[in-house]
Amino acid sequence: MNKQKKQQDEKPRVFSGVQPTGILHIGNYIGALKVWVENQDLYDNIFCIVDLHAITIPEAINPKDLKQQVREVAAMYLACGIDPKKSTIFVQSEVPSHSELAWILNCVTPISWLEKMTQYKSKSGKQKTVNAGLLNYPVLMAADILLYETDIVPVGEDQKQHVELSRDIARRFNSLFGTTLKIPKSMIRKSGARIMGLDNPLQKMSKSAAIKKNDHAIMLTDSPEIIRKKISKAVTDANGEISFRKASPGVKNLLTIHETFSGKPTLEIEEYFKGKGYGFLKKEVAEVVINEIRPIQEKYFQILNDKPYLEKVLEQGKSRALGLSNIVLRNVKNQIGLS
Ligand code: AQP
Repeated sequence: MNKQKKQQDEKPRVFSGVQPTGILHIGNYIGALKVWVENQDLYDNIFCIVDLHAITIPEAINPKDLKQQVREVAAMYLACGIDPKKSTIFVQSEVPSHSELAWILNCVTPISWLEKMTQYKSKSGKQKTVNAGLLNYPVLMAADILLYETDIVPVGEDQKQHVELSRDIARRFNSLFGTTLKIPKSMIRKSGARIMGLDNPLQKMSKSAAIKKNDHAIMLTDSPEIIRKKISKAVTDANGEISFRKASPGVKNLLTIHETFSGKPTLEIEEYFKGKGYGFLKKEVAEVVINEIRPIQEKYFQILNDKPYLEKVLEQGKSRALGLSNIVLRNVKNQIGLS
């Protein structure tokens, strides 16, 4: 056993992923990627690009673009600081155990559990036809997590309910067929777990909304000029109050973005902005965001153009993911009586 593999196997395991449904925004970065990178040395990390999840709203997918979107997410993982020596990066659809375990888990998951999911209710409400894949999305997510004997799942607030459901599905499988699946826990950051839309601070910042509305989100590939412009248009209020507790949702969102990017304590931030206007707040928020994402953008475009490197990273990740996931899938099939 080589040294790197031994070290990985001794650490608690983390699993998380992002859908390749478009360019990532600062909500994805703060709620997920930044947390992954900050904790990378503590865990054996498995980070997936969940392309099977991306097709749950097929109307939003252009088949000609999907493979490129997968590569863009992989390049963004690496540019944000995910190190392939410490973390496994792979594409979900290249590891068939995900679909296979998802089917088995579908057979032990009551439909009523799925119909209660907040994301299902909100996304299905926007569709003319609601496909079964959208309802079963959290079962596939449970399969993703449970296949790797995951201990911890770092996610943004919006995915917490799905991790809870994965725990319930694992418990139900274990009670029906004997203890087989490890029960995971979610890891959610205290501040910044739910970054809101700049145009509507009552709506979560999301990739799909960003495609429809230009000023909704800061994308990780936006130029400094665009970031300044989008933030200058962010919804605030007429109160003029710059305080984490008393501010309106739009101002609080800007303060939270400042806090998560600057890493400064809330009291220090409030003191700094005391007596200043929203125009000043917006300028400062834009600068902390630009400072942090500029080097990420430089690396991103460099990695995206290095096709052999990206392919090598994904190939190595796939090989490890295939090995690990097959062990759990075999146990599950054995327990349930399948060959
Ligand atoms: N606004 C957000 N604030 C904090 N964290 C967020 N995440 C998403 N939006 C925010 C976290 O990013 C990770 C990857 O998300 P995903 O792409 O797998 O799915 P999502 O949660 O549905 O993200 P989007 O951006 O809203 O995509 P679309 O519009 O395609 O559905 C997750 O950990 C998520 O919690």
